[in-house]
Amino acid sequence: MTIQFLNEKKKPKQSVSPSKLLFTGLDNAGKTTIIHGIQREFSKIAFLKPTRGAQRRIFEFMGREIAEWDLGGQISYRISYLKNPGKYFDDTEITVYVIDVQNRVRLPEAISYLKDVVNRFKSLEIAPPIYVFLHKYDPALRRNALNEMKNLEVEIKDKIKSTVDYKEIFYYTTSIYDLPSIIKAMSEILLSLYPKSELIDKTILEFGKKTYSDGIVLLDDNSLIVGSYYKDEETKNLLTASTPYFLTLNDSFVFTEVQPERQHEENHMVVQRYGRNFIFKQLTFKEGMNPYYVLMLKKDTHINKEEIETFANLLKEILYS
Ligand SMILES: Nc1nc2c(ncn2[C@@H]2O[C@H](COP(=O)(O)OP(=O)(O)O)[C@@H](O)[C@H]2O)c(=O)[nH]1
Ligand SMILES: [Mg+2]
Repeated sequence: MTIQFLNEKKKPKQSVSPSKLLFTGLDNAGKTTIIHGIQREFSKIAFLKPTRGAQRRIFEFMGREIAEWDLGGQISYRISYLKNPGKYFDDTEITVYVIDVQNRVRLPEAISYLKDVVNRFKSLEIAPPIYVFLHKYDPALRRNALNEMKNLEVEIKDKIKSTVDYKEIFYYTTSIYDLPSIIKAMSEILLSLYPKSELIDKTILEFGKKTYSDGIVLLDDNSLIVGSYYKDEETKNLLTASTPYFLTLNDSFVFTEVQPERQHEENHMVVQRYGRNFIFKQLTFKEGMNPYYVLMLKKDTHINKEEIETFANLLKEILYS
């Protein structure tokens, strides 16, 4: 299924350069898990190519190519493929370097590989920012061994500073058991590539594709369209013409304030018309802040709670970062 993306402002269709986000680090660091975490089911593995100890995969996310590059175990393999970095390291615009903080034994190896990667960039004469994810920083660890974790964090940063000579290295602590930590990091990273409004539109487009919607508008509390995508001109007309009615209708239900923790409950409105369904839903990102609204046009009435939640989390990070 292809969905045509009609931009509100009708900008000339600037082909989004599929600039590369490189995910790298030792094998077992958590890279694939992180990529799946941010994409849920947004992603498709384009190809899978395990190569003698080194694993390389290409994903697509928000119009960007994500190259995942694992370092396999044996030193001999490392040497052979680091010798030929052109294909996977070249054209990297942003790097996420994942370190498993729970595997102390492999920390020296992880840092040594980071150094190898940096040297590859230097020889290719590129200098993409590197975001080091101190990963598997699980909530349980944080709770039970906060001081120990803090020390380890400082130790790793110091070690990298003294070993790797590179200007743009930034740090995040992440865990798959704390999905917002990953979404927050990734949103900040993507924001450095896209301006906010473009990122919002892309997030809506991804959500639209995922939910098989014909069109989606995101409205703020002033009835302004913050972002949108439409399959075609007719969908655009239908959606933009009906938003005021849904907002008015929604206003007539204000006798029950929606609590943020209840926003994911089935509190949406569905209106059927011409064999299509308008689905209207309020999104409350923060208590005390004005809500946003999403209006979708679909053939079916199915909306998946988890997808809405991921969508809302992404928007929240973009809007409030
Ligand atoms: N405790 C913990 N385990 C994780 C986390 N992220 C990934 N893992 C586990 O680490 C292992 C390796 O993950 P994977 O994504 O395959 O690593 P990759 O080789 O870097 O792609 C898997 O068993 C994951 O379930 C995390 O945040 N915390
Ligand atoms: Mg992997």
